[in-house]
Amino acid sequence: MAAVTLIGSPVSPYVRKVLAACAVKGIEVELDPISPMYGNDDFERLSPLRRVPVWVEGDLTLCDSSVIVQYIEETRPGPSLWPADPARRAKARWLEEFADTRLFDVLGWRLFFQIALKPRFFGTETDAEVVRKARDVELPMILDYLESQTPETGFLFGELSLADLSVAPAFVNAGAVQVHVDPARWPRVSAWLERMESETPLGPLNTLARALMRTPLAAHRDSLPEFGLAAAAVSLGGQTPRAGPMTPL
Ligand SMILES: N[C@@H](CCC(=O)N[C@@H](CS)C(=O)NCC(=O)O)C(=O)O
Repeated sequence: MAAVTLIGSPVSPYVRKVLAACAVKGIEVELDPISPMYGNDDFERLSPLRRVPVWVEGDLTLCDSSVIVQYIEETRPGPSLWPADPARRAKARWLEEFADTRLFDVLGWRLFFQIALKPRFFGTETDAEVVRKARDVELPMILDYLESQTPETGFLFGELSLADLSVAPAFVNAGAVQVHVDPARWPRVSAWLERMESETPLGPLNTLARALMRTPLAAHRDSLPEFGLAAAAVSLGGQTPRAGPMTPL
């Protein structure tokens, strides 16, 4: 098989989802850790929505984390990323979908992007009402639902699966803007997130993401080897931030 380049910064929960899936399967990738907002014209040719992650393997280019992990599952040996039972597998896929849409909308766009990225990259003000509603109304509803889906021990479907690796990553981005899960109100989710940190390949990737959030973009490539990741020879990073067709500005 051709060597794989994964494009996208591990600050992105979707990139960490794919990197964690690669770790479970024992797949080595070279990483081009760019922010999608700094992607150059070549990046846009590969990723028409200017989104990460992008998987490049020889002539094959794949966009979208769910498409990529499904491809990994179908082409690589190693432990399955999904529960074996079809009903549980379908439920795990639903939680992946819930994470990729509603959960990321609130934790990623309405909290992390609004507070940390929008002012920094685009010089526009944080919308305080969007943040208030996300933190005080929308996130509690999400957490009430997740609490009902989370077991007291182990992972969402017993063994670690793509459901866990899809739902957990964005909580790091929320934490970076001081939004945390209250263990008194959501004890199961809170304890499960701790298990994800200490018992799964997502933990070291989350540590890398937190380190990158404190590091200037230009130095991100140099931070990778310390975390056992190889940097891609060529980077598709540009100099000026650009919004994509779906960036909620
Ligand atoms: N459904 C996509 C979503 C990917 C996505 O939204 N990635 C964010 C980074 S966390 C991105 O590239 N955003 C840039 C933009 O939309 O402008 C997936 O699963 O890969």
